[in-house]
Amino acid sequence: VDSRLPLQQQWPEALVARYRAAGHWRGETFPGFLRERAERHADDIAVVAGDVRLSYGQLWHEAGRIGAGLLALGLQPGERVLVQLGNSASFISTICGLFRAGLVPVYALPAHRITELAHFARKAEASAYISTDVHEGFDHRGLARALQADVPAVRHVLIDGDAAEFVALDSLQGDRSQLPADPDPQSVAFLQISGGSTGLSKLIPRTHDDYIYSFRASNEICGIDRDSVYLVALPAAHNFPMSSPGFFGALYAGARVVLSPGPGPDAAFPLIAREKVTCCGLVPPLALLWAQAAATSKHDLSSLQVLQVGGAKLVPEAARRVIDGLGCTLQQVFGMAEGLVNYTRLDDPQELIVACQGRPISVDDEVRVVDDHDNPVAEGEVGHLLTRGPYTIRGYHNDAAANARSFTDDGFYRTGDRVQQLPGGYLVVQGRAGDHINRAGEKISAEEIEDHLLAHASVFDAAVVSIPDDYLGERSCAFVIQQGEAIKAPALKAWMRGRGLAAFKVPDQIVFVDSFDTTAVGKISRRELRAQLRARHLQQTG
Ligand code: J2J
Repeated sequence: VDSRLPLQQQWPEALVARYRAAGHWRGETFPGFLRERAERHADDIAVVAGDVRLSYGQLWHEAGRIGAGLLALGLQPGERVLVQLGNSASFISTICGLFRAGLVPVYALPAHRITELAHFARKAEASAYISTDVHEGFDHRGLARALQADVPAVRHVLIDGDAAEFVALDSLQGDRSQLPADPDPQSVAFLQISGGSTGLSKLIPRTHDDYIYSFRASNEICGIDRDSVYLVALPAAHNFPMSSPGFFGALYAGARVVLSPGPGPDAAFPLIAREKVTCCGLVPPLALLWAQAAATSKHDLSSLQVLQVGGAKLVPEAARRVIDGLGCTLQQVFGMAEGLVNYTRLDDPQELIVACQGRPISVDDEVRVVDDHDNPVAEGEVGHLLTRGPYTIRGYHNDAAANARSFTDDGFYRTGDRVQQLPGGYLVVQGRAGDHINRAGEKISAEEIEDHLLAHASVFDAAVVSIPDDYLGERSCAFVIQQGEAIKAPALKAWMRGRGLAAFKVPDQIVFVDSFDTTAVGKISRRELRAQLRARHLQQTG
C-alpha cells in the first residue's frame, strides 16, 4: 500500500530543495530517530505513566513487538489504523509500533464516539482499530463492535486491557525480522484530525520530514533538551501536546515524557512534584485553574520552567494571572494540526508575551494577511491568515471539496483565523471567519451539530453559535425552531448524546425560538443568520 502524498499535495520541487538546503528536512523518520535514541540512551527513562516507566530501550523493544505482531495478523505496511487510547504508556508504544511496521496511525480522541470513529475509518479506509477496554467508565469494546458493524473494512480490533472477543494488545507477537526498512521520509507518517471548522473533521496527512522538523525546531524555541521533563496533561492525541514540542519533541531530545491521566491540578500537580516536570502545555481555562490552585497547593511546583498556553485565545489579563499564579515563564502557542505553529519566545519581554500569540517557528513559514478578496491588508490591519511552509499541509486526505475551499492555487492554507500582524511577525488572533465554536480548545463545527439536530423529528430548523463563556472561553448555543411534538432541552441533549458523538459536541445551551425573526430568511447565508442570532442573544442577556 502506497503512503506517498498525491502529487498535487506534494511540495513543489523548488520548495523541497529550499527546505532541504535550509536543513529543515533532513530525511529523518520516526523509526529512524527512535532507534537512534534507543541505541544511544537505552537506559534513560523515556515514558512515565502511572506505575509504568519505559526506558528508550524498552520503548523501542515494545514498539518492535507491537509492530511485528500487527504484521503477523496480516496487516500490510501502508494500511491505516485507527488509534483511540488515553494518556497511557501504551498510547506511545502503540504508535511507535505502528511506525516501525510502516502502518499509518489515525489519531482519534478518547472522547470520540461511533459517529466520529465511523467517519474517520471510512475516510481513512482503516483496516484496524486499537482502543482500550474501559476509559473513564465508557466501554470501548462496545464501540469496536458498533464500528465493525458499520465499517466492515475494519478487519482487526486490538484492545489494551481485557480484550473480550478481540485481540489483546499485550498478546501481540511476531517476527521482528519481518519489520520493513525505514520508510521514505516524504511519505505520510500518520493522519491527524482537523478541528473541523465546516462539517465533519478532515484528515490531515503529515509526513516524517515535515512533522519531525516542526518538533525539532520547537524544541529549540521551547528550551527542550535531554534534561527536560515534559508533562502531557491534555489528551495525548491532540496535536498540541503531541508536537508543540509535545511528547514527540521530548522523545526526539532524549528527554522524559510524563503522561497525566487528566489535565486538572489534582492529577497533574503531584506528578509535577514527583517527576520534576519542566514544561507543560494547556488550554486557557486549565491554565487559569492551575494558576488559582497553585496558590494553595501543597505540591512543590518549582521545577516548572515553562507553561505553554494555546488552542484558544488567552487574553492579556488572563495571561498576567497565569504568570502571577505560577511564577514561571508563560509561552503563548497559536498552532493548528494542519501545520503552522507560532510561539512567543522564552526571552520575549513580558508585555509582548501577554499581548500576542507568538510568531511562526520557521523563517520559511510564509504568512499572508488578506481581505475577503485575498488582497493583502495594510500593515497592522486585521485580515484572514493564509500560510504555506515546510510543515504546513497542502491538502487534506481524500477530500476534494474541502481542498478546493481551504487551499489557494499556489498552495497556501486558509486557516480561517483572523489575525493582526505586529512588527517582527508576531500575530494577535482577533477571531475567526469560520463558524466553529472553540470550546476550551475543542473545535466544534456549527454545521455538523445543526445536521444532528435536524435529524430529530421535532426540530424544524436549528442554528448553532458560539457564546462567550467565563470558564470555557466559548460555549455552544443551539437555537431551535420546533415542529410537531414538543421536546424539552434536556431530552434533546440526551437524544444528541444517544446518537453517539463526542460529549463536548452536545450543545451547552438550547434556546427554543418561534422563528429566526429575520426579515431576510432564505435570502441570507447560514453564516449571517448565525451572526444575527448570536448578536441578538448577547444583547438580550447583556
Ligand atoms: C487563539 N486561537 C488559537 C491561540 C489555536 C499547538 C497549539 C494549538 C493547536 C491547536 C495545535 C490558538 N489563540 N493561541 O495544533 O500544535 C485556534 C485557531 C486555530 C485552531 C487550530 C498546536 N491556538 N487556536 O489548537 O488544530 O483557530 O490545533 O486555527 O486543534 O485553534 O486548532 P487545532
